[in-house]
Amino acid sequence: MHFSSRLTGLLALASAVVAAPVRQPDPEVAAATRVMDLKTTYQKQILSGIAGRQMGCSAKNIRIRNEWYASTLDDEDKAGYIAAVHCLNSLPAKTPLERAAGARTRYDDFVVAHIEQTPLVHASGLFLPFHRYFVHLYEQDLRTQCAYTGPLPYWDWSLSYQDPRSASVFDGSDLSLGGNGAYVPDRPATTITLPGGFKLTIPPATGGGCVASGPFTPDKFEVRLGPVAYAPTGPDGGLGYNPRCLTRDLSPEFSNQTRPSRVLKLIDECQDLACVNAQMDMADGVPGGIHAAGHWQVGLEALDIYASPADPVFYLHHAQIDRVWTIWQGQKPAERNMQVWGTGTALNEPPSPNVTLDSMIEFGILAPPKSVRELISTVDGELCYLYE
Ligand SMILES: *[C@@H]1O[C@H](CO)[C@@H](O)[C@H](O)[C@H]1NC(C)=O
Ligand SMILES: *[C@@H]1O[C@H](CO)[C@@H](O)[C@H](O)[C@H]1NC(C)=O
Ligand SMILES: [Cu+2]
Repeated sequence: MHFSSRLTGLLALASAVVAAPVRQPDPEVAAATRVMDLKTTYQKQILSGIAGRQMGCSAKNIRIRNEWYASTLDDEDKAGYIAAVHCLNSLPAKTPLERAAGARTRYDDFVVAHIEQTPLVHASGLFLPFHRYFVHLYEQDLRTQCAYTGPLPYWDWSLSYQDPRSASVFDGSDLSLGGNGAYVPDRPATTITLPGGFKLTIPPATGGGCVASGPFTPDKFEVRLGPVAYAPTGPDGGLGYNPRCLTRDLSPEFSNQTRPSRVLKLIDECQDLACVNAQMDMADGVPGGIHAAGHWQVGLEALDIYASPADPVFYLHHAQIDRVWTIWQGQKPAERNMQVWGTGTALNEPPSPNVTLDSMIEFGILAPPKSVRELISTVDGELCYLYE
């Protein structure tokens, strides 16, 4: 009796399943799920690698980095992070005025160092390790100069690939990095000039003006350095004093290039760093890719390959770039923590020697040079962190 009624129920269920319209699974949902699996593989690899350690980076002192809206980054952490960014932007600069007349605060020191190093550390073999340490140095200052105690946040743009205006990091609340720029109708496209003179035209999107809501509106935050990559450029090649508001132009067209399947393609299909770097800056053979499109979907300040750290979201974007790299490394750590690629100049212009593990990377006023070898692992040297 019981048995047969259960059986009838099951049969009814089975026919319902058969009768249901055939739904195509969303390939982006499937890709996001697969990325989560690969992330778990990476996390296990890092944690097993440090498990027995008594010294250096160990299970006791490793820091977890969280997505901006992850439940582990609570309101107190977000408020503390935003306050620490404002704090950095109120401390005096260490850059001498002769070196950069526009550098007025400690926050600006980072923008100057990035402007200075840009021709060496983009579209080159130094790109990934430079930005890994650059984000780390910023984190160190947030902690040591501005008493930040929470996790370092990242912005996983693959979660909001359909529209960056839906990302919590841009929701415009007090606990965001500010909203979109105010909409400016009939704006012209922005032409950006990359190192080596390569030009790209970025069409206007949904904003275009000053950030209109949240903690980085014109009354609370000022950009002083740049622009370098687009007109009208700031004085002294962008190192002069050029006070203005923070502008953004959030673009659902470019966020589409940071969709989960593009992240998966890099992590799952790339077998070497040539492929990883190509996926960062190219999408199907044309300029784009997850690194470039992360900048382009924010727009304006963030488009400026030199001065983009002027937008505080730069650090969350680059933490996510670092996260993708380290998840890729974590799939085959023995070989991928030894690999180098490329030369030490953007698009090898001017031509420079191949990068090796002993190639040195400069950080300007921020820190002494570091070798690629010192930055290739997130747990074996000075660095000690794990991404959620
Ligand atoms: C996103 O890109 C994919 C692949 O090029 C394309 O099929 C899709 O239509 C794009 N989506 C939007 C909203 O532009
Ligand atoms: C530099 O790297 C390229 C690509 O891997 C290689 O073909 C070339 O031989 C290398 N040059 C030197 C001097 O090692
Ligand atoms: Cu950069």
